Amino acid sequence: MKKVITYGTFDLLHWGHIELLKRAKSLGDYLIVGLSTDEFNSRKHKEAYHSFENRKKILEAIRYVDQVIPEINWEQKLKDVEENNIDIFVMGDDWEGEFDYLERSCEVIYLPRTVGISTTKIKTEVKDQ
Ligand code: C2G
Repeated sequence: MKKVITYGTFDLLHWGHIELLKRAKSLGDYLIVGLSTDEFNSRKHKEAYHSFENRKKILEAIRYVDQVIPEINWEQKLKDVEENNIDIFVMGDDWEGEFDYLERSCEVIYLPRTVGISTTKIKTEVKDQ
């Protein structure tokens, strides 16, 4: 069984997230999502609209997602990859190169971001309405 992992905040879930999760799952048989906790988000200088619990509930309802684990810091990825026997680590290419150190333990793939949508765009446009 080929296992894939990806990480993110996944706030105000949109089709760019879905495209990422769909492509990540298509690379293997089992997809784990490391979901940023509210505390870690503040370290990423992000404030999610939905709480961790609610973002987790939403992700767990997506057909491409098999398991959701908390992302509590920047340093946990190598341990997550090894403990979960991950074959492929996937991120959108806005992170290109940032996680190449994981190549000693798994394949690292950066996928093109979906153009034209982002959580920030949604927030801005809804506010301006
Ligand atoms: N994404 C995408 N296309 C978009 C928006 C997002 O492909 N239009 C991808 C991002 O590249 C990322 C994933 O969807 O791979 C989740 O996006 P965010 O929730 O914004 O994730 P981020 O805050 O970048 O957190 O340790 C890694 C971080 O937790 C990543």
